[in-house]
Amino acid sequence: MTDLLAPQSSPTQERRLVTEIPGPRSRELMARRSATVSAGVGTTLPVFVERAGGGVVVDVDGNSLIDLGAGIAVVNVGNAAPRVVAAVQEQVASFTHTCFMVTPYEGYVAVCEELARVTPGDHEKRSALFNSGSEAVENAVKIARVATNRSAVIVFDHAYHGRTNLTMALTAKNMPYKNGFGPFAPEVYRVPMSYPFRDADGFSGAEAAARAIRQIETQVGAANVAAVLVEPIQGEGGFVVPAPGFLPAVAEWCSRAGAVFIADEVQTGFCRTGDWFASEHEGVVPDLITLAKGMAGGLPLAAVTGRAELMDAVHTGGLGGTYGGNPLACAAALASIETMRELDLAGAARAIGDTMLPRLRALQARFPTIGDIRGRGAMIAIELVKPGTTEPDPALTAAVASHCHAQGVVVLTAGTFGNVLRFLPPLVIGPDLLSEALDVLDAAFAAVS
Ligand code: PLZ
Repeated sequence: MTDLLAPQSSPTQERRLVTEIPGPRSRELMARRSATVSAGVGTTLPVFVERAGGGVVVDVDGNSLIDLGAGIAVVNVGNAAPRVVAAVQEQVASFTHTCFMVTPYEGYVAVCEELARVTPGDHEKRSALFNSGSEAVENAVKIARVATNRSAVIVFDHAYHGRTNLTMALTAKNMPYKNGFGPFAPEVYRVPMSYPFRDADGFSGAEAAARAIRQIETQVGAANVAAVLVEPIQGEGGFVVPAPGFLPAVAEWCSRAGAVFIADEVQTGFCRTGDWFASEHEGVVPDLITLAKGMAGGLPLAAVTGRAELMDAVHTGGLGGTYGGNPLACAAALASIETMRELDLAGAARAIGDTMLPRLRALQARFPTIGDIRGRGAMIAIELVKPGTTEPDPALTAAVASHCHAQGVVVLTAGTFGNVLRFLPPLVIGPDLLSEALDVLDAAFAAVS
């Protein structure tokens, strides 16, 4: 008999293909899925999962795939991480839900205490917990509007902030996120991002910030701006790393203009980029920060953390939701954060980047379709183009991705033009597995080029 309180041991850390991908059991389940799940919900890789842990995902046919996606930057501590499993098991047996707004519990408060410690800046902070990244972003905008008594929200080209009505408006890309789903929320203004690969050579972060600010001042007016919302490294938009100086200049403009600087760290947060948060890399201290994904080891939890005077500007009862800060998710978050500290997962993310970047540069030397390599820590991407140009090659990108999938490596694509391959391994992935995944990527380029 299995001991229900003992965390499952991690699956064997290997790539193992015992059927074609997808195998027969997965194909059966895909047929059931098609008959019952809305066609509106997409599938990157049609293998159904049986278990996952460390750097692998094991499917229902017994194939073991190397995970370079981490459930889109969620299981930074690994799937079914032992501490997370134990904490959730203990919590689920005590109580599963009361609604924090009805009768509170310690876990929620303890998570907010941790968020005050780990997020940038030593100012007085407050937090509120939610269920998803979109919900965190929506609430950050609500808080900024109430606190400033202004309504305009500034966002950037290539931004991704979610799929709810307001966050669709904040998101840049039409297909698949927005097409046909309007009308969208008003008072959202989009300005150019710093995108070094696509900006003119030598166009600096300061110049890119000045370009954006000029547009804000002429088209919106500084006095109308409630918030500037930016991903410090853009996620779905293609892991766009702004030129140095861009984020500090935008943050500095916000403080002069009386606008709230919101860093959306939903994808970059929790050690992913080699620091606790990507804002830290350039010493930027956001007024508000939105968090989700990596926070709770796979359980749905999100947060807005920020300056006490902004967070407390909201009338009592103005923030909330039935499930926000669910006790199981809070237990998982506390265990995840503890794991990040104990295993130094920020250091692990830097080591992953240090392994990947030279390998990808060597690949670029052989395959001129790799136009750009960028990212930080364990958030790394390559942008594929027609050789010698910046013309996107989404077809090649899809071909490389599906070759990797067929060979048992989970990779994701991204980018406004669909031409970015992004790598987001769990931060606990072993070096051999990571190296093997890069061998598969290498072979994929050789096969499709
Ligand atoms: N902000 C920066 O990356 C979610 C989206 C996957 P939710 N990114 C993955 C998809 O296709 O839906 C994300 C993000 C940033 C906000 C969000 C939204 O977070 O938890 O998906 O709502």
